[in-house]
Amino acid sequence: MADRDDYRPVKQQPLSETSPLKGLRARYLIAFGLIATLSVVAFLGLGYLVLQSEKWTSTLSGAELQRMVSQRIAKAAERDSRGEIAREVVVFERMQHAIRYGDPALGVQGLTGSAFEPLFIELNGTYSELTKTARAIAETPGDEAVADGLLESLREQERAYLTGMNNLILQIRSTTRAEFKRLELLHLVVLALTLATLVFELAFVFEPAARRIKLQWQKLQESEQRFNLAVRGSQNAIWDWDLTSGKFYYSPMWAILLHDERLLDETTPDAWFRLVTSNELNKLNDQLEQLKTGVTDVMSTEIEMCTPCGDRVSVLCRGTSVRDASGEVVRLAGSLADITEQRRVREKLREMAEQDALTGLVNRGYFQERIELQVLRTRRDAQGTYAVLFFDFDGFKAVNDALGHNVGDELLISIARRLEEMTPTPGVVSRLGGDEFAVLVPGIGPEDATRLAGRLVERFREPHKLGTHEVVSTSSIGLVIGDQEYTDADALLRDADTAMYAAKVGGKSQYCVFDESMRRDSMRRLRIETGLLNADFDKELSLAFQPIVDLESGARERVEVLLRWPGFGEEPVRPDVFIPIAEETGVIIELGEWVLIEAAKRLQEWDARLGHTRTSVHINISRRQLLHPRFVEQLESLRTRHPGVYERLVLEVPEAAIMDRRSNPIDRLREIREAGYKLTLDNFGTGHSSLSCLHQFSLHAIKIDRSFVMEIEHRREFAALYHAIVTLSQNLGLTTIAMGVETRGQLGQLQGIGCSLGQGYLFARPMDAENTLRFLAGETEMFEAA
Ligand code: G
Ligand code: G
Ligand code: MN
Repeated sequence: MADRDDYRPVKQQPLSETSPLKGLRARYLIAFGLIATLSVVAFLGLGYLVLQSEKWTSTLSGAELQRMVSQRIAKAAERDSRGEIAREVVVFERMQHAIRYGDPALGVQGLTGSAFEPLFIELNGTYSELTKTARAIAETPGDEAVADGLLESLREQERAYLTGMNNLILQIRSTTRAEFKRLELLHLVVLALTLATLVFELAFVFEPAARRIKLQWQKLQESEQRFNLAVRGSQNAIWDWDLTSGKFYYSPMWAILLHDERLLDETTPDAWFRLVTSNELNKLNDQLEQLKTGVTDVMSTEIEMCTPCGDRVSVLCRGTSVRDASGEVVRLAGSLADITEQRRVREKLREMAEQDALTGLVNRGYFQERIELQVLRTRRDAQGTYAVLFFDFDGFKAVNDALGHNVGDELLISIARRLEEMTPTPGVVSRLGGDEFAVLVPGIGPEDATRLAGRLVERFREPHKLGTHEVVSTSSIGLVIGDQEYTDADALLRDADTAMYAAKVGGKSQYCVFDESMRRDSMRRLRIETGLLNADFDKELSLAFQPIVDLESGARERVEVLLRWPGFGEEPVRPDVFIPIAEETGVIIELGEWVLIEAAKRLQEWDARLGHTRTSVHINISRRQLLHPRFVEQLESLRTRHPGVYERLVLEVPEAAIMDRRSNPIDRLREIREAGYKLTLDNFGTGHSSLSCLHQFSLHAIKIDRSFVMEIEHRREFAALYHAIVTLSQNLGLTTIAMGVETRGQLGQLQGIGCSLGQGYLFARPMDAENTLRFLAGETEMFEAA
């Protein structure tokens, strides 16, 4: 996956826009209307049916019929139609019976047992008379005239019956109407109750439910929106696996993450699994299995995936499980985050932490770890020796200075390649820093290791081709054979360094195997180092003093202070041994200050005891001391504490410190002069200084090295050289001090040359303060020591 710019935000998924309530209210209203109409129709219909099927209806119509029949009997009698009367009477009698007892054939129900029966029974008398009269008329022979009396009685009886019947019908009618009214009222109450129920349901059930659903839905919508935003914001691909149905959901981000649109149409996790690299699939399946079986509730693992076009994508796969009420895992869901870039950076950081950027070799830290491991392994297994080679390349600085840093870099790279090519596997080559390289070769014995070192020395005698340049950079190699004695990497590297140094001092382009004497030396060095670091100066160190005398007059007005350290018993440690060590460890800064203060105190004491202030004290200053930022401060504080003597403190600085062009000590020397101190160049002639440039250093004197004096007695050219040095120096206004004067012959020559001051065993050896005072006071012979 080359670039990540194709990460556009995923298009927003449409939310479920329709409210779950939409349509529900309308449907409810329709249902409500339907129920209402139905109940109205039902109740009205029912009321009608009740009326229709009402038991009085048939009886009533029977009674009405009977009424008509009675009228028809009366009319037939009027017309004197006896046959008709006889037929009507039959009907009349049957009807009478039907009204009382009911007659299914006529569809009449009958009044028996009802409230109207007594009323009907009252009619019975009239009815009997009516029928008796009607029959009498009907039985009158055909040719005889019907008696008027009979007709008259029939009319009367018929009227009486009709009245009774009318009465009965009215009674029934009013009764049924009242009943109908009651029913109607009941219907209305029921209808009202139904409507009330519906309204109640709408107001107290449907509306609150609807409101609650609406609220829930809004919340759901919000959280869905939030979820969508989160999904888009996190740029994560989301998955959701319903274990019951087996359905697997891929969010749109999958398509972007894995460059595969088709994933979105998939419904099983197989499409995912197919894109996981084979050696990672087991890991993923294990984790998913743990979720499924409920061993864990969350998972998080980094897996490598492969897009259909073959690009590698590293993803952080997270997941969690969802359980149902019974605790069964029913669903897994999670996300994939693209961590390809993160992983690359992480890898790069790891490499950077272990690698040297220029050569690609492992760096010091990692190399030390490897040695540490080897040390452990060898201590467990007595057989396994190994070799550590430490390299220094000659002339690297010269290449840098002459050809530039780019060529210098190329040289380092070329050296690195040679080392890799020459180192047998499973060796480790490291650039420790600068032009320091080292090699660790496990499982190698002393003979093979020395042979390898020899071959390497030879190989590095061949020139490197760097662009248009050919450069030779021979190597000095220190070799250590690692055995069970070694317990840490530092010791090994230190010993290899020591051996390398020996090879370098011994003439370069060679190797040197670290041996017991070097071990002893380095042990001693270590003891000196720690001894100095822990030393209580006042108790352990002392000062010796060696006089410097005037060669002309023999005046005794100067001494050089020389530091003495008894060290650890046996023999005192010589200053030319411990001073360089003190310089390296930095103790010299404190130590030098202590010497300055002690010397000043001593001079003050001598002034008092000698009764004059002509004495000068020369104090040796080391290079590191001179260049230290606090040095001038030290001198200034000394001046305030010992105002009477500081002018007579002469600082002897080594030639090498003054001639060091890189640190440019000219300003520093000027500051010292301004602070009121005198400066002397020590051991002139051992370094590279030329007299011609000495004037710029504002010196007071030069001390000509001992090696010159040793020769002047025997070799004329040295005498001439010495003469030239003295004359030139004096011309430059410098006082000359001859060092190492041991014989009277030397003294005579120096006097002849005109050298002003001298120091040496001829006059006095370094001695303690008391003897020095006696010497300065002229109480001891000058040439005793010689
Ligand atoms: O005494 P002699 O062998 O002791 O001196 C050895 C070397 O130690 C001399 O070159 C001298 O310059 C150096 N030396 C002696 N004392 C001191 C001192 O106090 N400071 C420094 N920096 N060098 C000293
Ligand atoms: O510079 P330095 O500071 O190096 O000079 C002092 C050193 O010279 C001391 O170590 C001291 O012991 C040594 N020294 C002084 N006079 C003589 C001498 O006449 N002969 C020899 N061989 N060494 C001397
Ligand atoms: Mn000195």
